[in-house]
Amino acid sequence: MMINRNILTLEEFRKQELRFLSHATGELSNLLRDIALAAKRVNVEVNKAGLEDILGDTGKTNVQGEGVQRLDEYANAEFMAVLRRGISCAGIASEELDDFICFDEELCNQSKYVVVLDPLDGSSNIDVNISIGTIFGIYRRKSQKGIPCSKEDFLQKGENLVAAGYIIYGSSTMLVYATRRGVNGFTLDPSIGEFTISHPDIKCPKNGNVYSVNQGNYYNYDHGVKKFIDSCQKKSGSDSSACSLRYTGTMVADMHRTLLKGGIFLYPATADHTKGKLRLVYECNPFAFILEMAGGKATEGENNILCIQPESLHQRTPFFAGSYQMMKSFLSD
Ligand code: AHM
Ligand code: MG
Repeated sequence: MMINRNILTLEEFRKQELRFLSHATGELSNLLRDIALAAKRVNVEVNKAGLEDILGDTGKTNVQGEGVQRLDEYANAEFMAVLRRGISCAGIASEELDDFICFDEELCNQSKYVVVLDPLDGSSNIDVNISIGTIFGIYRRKSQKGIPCSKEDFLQKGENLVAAGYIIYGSSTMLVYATRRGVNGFTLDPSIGEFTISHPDIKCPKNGNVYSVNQGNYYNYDHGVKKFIDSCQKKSGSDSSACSLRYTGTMVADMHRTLLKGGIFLYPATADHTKGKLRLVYECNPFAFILEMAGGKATEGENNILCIQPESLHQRTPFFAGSYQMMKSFLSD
């Protein structure tokens, strides 16, 4: 098989993009490079899972009362260390941290960005070799450059995101990121240890024939959601527009498929969990931003996710996202 050696690495791609942005300082590119570096390190550990003693539970729970896996802890520490050393980020908020962390060092305080992060999404799939991921969002600080960052820097509406992206540790490892200029995907070339452009200018197909939901919770969903799921199923059988159900339990994997192939992803509220399960700041907002930049749509049921003012770092929200047409029919149901 021929490998194309002329394709751009993430850094080369960013350098070329910068030529079109006369005002850019390169700080965002540096930050993306740091995220890519941390991702490569996490990828090494993910690939060794099973060989080395890094699988399983730590025995601890996070601020949300969920069990923390050892790889969760490793990924969180790795991203935190790389972003701190990289000095292009003033602080981070993470699923694995009770509160945000301000790097509060002279060089980091000079940075204009903060990062929100789910270091290892799909933790329950780690032990069984199903794709897992990292989700990130990058905000310009509200607080002044030069002083330590503050909570208001992290509690911004998704519409203020400067960039958002994810890494999927799957059959290959990919980094996908979105800015207002578009969405681009890079595949890790293990022979050179670099992310190289493989999916330029990603557009989410206008329509799709896959729905992705934890159907086990069906009887706890509200009437509108049940009706939509029923309508997806009724199309099956002899109907040529049949919908298939695909659900891995890793948001990154299910959203990656939805972005590339079209379809809809749903994580609704239930009678017991009236805000759903997924977290607004570091799971839903980054994906809503990516989907919108790729021509898709995301809501919390009625309102655009990106317009919600977060009140706390670990706030949950129902989440529905996908192809423009499928989302339209979901919203009209
Ligand atoms: P995590 O961030 O602790 O891994 O949890 C979030 C995950 C998402 O990736 C996924 O969409 C969802 O939880 C699956 O939840 P459920 O098992 O309730 O369907
Ligand atoms: Mg998660």
